[in-house]
Amino acid sequence: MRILVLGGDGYLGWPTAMYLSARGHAVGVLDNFAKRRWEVELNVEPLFPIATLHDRVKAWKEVTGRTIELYVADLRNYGAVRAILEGFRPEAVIHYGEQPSAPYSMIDHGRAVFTQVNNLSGTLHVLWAMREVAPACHLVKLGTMGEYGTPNIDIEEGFIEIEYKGRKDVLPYPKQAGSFYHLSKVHDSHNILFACRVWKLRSTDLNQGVVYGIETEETKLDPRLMTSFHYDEVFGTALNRFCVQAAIGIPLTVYGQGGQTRGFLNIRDTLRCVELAVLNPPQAGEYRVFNQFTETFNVLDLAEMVKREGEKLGLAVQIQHLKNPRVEAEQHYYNPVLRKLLELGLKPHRLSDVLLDSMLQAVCEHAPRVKKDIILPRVSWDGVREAVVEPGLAWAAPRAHGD
Ligand code: USQ
Repeated sequence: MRILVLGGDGYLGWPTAMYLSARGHAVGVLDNFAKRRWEVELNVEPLFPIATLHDRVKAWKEVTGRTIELYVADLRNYGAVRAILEGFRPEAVIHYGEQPSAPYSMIDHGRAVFTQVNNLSGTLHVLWAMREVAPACHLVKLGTMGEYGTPNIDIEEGFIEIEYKGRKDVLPYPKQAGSFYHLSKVHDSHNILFACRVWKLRSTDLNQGVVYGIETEETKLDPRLMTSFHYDEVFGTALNRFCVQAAIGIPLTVYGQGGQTRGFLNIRDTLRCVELAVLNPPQAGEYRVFNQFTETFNVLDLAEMVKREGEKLGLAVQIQHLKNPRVEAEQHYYNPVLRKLLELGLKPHRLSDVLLDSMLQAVCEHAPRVKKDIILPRVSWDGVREAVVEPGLAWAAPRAHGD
């Protein structure tokens, strides 16, 4: 199948591209390297040195003999998106090409607006380009479990049957997102649903939980193929951060009481889920939602697991309850449905001692590279915060080509 991966330079995009290429698909990657610019802007960097995308594509060819086509373009440039879809003729587009961080979107006004303009306009351009030049293509869009928030009822997969005043309907599940980033995914979902209904496009919205993990089968083939693993407060996710904190002897940063429960999954399962969606496309006009996680944990339980495993490796691990920088429920009901991906054949990798142990060991090997001053949270949801960027760094949205 011809598959175009948007955001192909990212933590998930690059491993996805290799995974699909290794399985015989004709893969293209598109990126504008925005994530690398945000890293420079915030003075953060991934734990391991990451080769450029050009070099990774070359290394992939050298190691496997397989070609991944590379497109450098900004999704906010409609002309480029349309031309690339027309030229590459994808049967599936996997869309990771968005600003992915909740804290980033909460730093200040400029970054909140940027996150929504960037994410929504990019996705809208992809939808219009599909309508114009690739109407049969399947859009596999990375959404988030965070679109639902933490309601006091079970979370269904995208839609819920409601009975009201004696009448019934199946309606989009209510959304209560927890940041301007998560809200950008909510707004995307509405736009995609509308495009499927009106233009008869087809799409799978993958409402993914928090991803953890360092390695996939393909990243292990060569150090140049590794993916960018973040541990800073803006781009690092909870479990990845806890592993790094344990490795360098900083108390694990549990925000508030730590009863915040989320769906989690290993990076290898992300790749399999995306593959399952691609291999089982929806009908023309169909918009479907898969919840994409394998297990639920609260953050304190995760911290305790990391402490236990760390101590087995001889690390002295402490847990610290920090004042929660986010506005979120710290004790709540959480029961999301996970059915559709299991029905398609997903066999989850559980977060076992073995998995955690190998993650901790890999992180320990790179511990000397860790920048300790980018770990503690400074971005606050209530607007009261320390400066995250130097006051002189007034923020201006980068212009897209053709703006
Ligand atoms: N948390 C801590 N300590 C930390 C970091 C996080 O207690 O050091 C807590 C947060 O307060 C939150 C939970 O852990 O309650 C998850 O936070 P996170 O930073 O791991 O994940 P989040 O900001 O929700 O975003 C991440 C990805 C995002 C994806 C989302 C899925 O960055 O792209 O959409 O996970 S979900 O969480 O299901 O919405």
